[in-house]
Amino acid sequence: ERPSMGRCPVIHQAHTTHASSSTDWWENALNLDILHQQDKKTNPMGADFNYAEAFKSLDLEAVKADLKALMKDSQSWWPADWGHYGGLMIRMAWHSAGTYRRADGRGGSNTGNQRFAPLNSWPDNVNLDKARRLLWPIKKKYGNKLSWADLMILAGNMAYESMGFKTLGFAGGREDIWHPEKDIYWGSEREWLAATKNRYEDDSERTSLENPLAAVQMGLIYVNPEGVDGNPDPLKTAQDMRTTFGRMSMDDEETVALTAGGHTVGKCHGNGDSSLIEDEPEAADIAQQGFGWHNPKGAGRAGDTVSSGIEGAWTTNPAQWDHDYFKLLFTYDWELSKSPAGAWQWEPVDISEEDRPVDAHDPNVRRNPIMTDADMALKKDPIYREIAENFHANPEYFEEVFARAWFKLTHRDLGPKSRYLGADVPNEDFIWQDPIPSNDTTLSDDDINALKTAINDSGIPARELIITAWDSARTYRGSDYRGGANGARIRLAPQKDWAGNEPEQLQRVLDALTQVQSDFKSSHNKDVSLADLIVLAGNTAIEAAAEAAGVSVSVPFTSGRGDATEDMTDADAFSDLEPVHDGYRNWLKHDYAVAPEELLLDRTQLMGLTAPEMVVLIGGMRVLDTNYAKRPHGVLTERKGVLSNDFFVNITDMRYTWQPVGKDGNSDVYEIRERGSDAAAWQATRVDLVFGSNSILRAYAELYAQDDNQEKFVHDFVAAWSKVMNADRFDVA
Ligand code: HEB
Repeated sequence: ERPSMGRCPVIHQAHTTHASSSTDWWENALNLDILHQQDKKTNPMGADFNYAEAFKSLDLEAVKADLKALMKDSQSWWPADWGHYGGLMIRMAWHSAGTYRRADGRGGSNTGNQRFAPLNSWPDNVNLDKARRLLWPIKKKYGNKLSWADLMILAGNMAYESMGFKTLGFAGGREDIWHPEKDIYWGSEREWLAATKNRYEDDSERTSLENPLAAVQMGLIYVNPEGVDGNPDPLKTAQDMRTTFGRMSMDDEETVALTAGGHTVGKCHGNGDSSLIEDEPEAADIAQQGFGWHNPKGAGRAGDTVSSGIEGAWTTNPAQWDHDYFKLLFTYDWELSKSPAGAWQWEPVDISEEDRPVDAHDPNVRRNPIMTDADMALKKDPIYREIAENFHANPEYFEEVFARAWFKLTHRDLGPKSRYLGADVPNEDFIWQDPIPSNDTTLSDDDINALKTAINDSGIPARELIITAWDSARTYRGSDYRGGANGARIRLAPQKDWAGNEPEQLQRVLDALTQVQSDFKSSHNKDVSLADLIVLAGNTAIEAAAEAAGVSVSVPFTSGRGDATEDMTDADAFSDLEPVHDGYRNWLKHDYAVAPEELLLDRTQLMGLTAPEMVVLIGGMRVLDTNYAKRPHGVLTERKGVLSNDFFVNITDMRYTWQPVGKDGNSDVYEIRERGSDAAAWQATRVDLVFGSNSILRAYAELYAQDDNQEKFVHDFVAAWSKVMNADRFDVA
């Protein structure tokens, strides 16, 4: 008999599953782990592996040929519908890209996260484990030169090309992660496909979907194919499509094109009993070896496959690219019916025999085509219908819009074009790539020194130089590589008018720097970009602040930033980057439900900073007096503008007590009072006090408060500052 597991001293010594961990006693404790994901210890490739370099040696044409061959190489363990894996591969690529949402730039195809939980087990991703496993021989063959993330998108492209649709091209550059992301918020439900009302402020008002979410239910990529909460009603589904596709920056025309272009090929799978389907990959038995959704009925595959539960193809020839999707949608009337698995779907009334597709695995049988509720939305919603009719009448135009939308869908989160790799990158610049003109001026050391002197002579207060450089750089987010100082878009709408950028002060600084720029042009006959000048100005002020603290440093500066124009800037798309909170400047645009210290973590994660970097930056920014509107909170020093470690010395000092005293603006304010006298020494907010209260952050704060670390503090601050200034320099990386 086996001893009881609970009492066995040998077995349960470490937390080897997710059932419990040492910190889950305190569910409101800050999760600093989101700053330390994808640590080098998890990455088997080692520090000197450079994916971009590896990709450059890839024989892309050979991969493409292998992928096209694979499409028609049906495997007995998962036979291809009509002998072609195209539909399955395209759905995999689309679901890989389709998790992207514009609000925080998270999700999307650029990490290969579909290999891991939760995405590998999302109900909407059912049977995409098969698609990835079919690709394994190609991944195995090309190895380190081709990431899973790139391979999944390329497979979608080759599926289309093998079925007769010419895509716009392909860029590589998506680097794989090695464990699930810890930062992405997919919703708060603990139940798959929980009712939609959970994520709407008012579920009859479908634009009130909780931000940043871009799917209507937990575990879906977008909308429920059977209708809102499973109740067919194409007009309501259209509302959900508009909201969810909008959350990914897709407009109505792109939405119609994508849905139609997607459903021109392949089929839905529901020829069986959904209730028999076994566990998803993450929960499946060890003997399933990473596969999930085992289907015990019949062969469990081919004609017996159950995925979404809907059953049937949209078009007459689902293994080839053609224009039958709109033809069938508009030629026939469609009525509600149920699939063999009991899912709602639409089927044609009186369809002619030759328009019916043959069975995916038996060429002697013809079947009805189907439409999902989302497809019917293209016909019923008046705006979608007009677009769809135009596409139907102008197939070439449809193909062009679809090709562009597909390229955008699959490349939206890869960042600016300077990150694109490979020979198939389209020449055209797209506005959603946030293009930045190149800058070929090289600045010599003498040039840089002359500019620094001019900046110092300009009379702009140091704190304003630092703030402007910070504000221009802080929009950067590593989730989709948007934002940052390059392009100097801080001088353009909408950024120049964002409240958090303190528009009046910003304009004053920009005017002064523009003067420096034109003086330099007269004296040196060289163009320095404003983007470079903004960063150089911040660096110059920081060098002086370090000097004042008795530490001589030179802040690294790499010129070559370009200045984007208004034409190159999609103002609406840039609204996503607005810093509506920024703990580094003690700024909250509104009084949010989420605690300011959590917002600080979120921003820090997006900026790609670690916890020690966050700590050192906060300590520096406070003594440099860079708070929004010159507020005093957290400026725990008598020597404002000196890059001292005073913030840490004072936040950790037991001479003080910390008392809540109410609100200033949107911030909860605390007074730091001297014990005994009770005299107020300083004021602080939660994003200041958290560095004394959170046990992990306090450990870092103590480190920088130490008597032996004042110099380390300055050097670490400069390193973190430079990281922020250069976060978007893919052109030099
Ligand atoms: Fe899709 C499939 C839904 C969009 C592409 N789709 C499918 C299905 C469903 C759906 C239900 C079936 C699955 C199975 O297998 O069963 N979609 C849907 C919706 C939407 C969509 C609701 C929204 C509106 N798609 C889409 C897009 C795309 C697609 C956008 C691309 C572009 N899909 C697709 C494909 C398929 C599908 C290709 C087929 C798959 C196979 O064949 O396998």
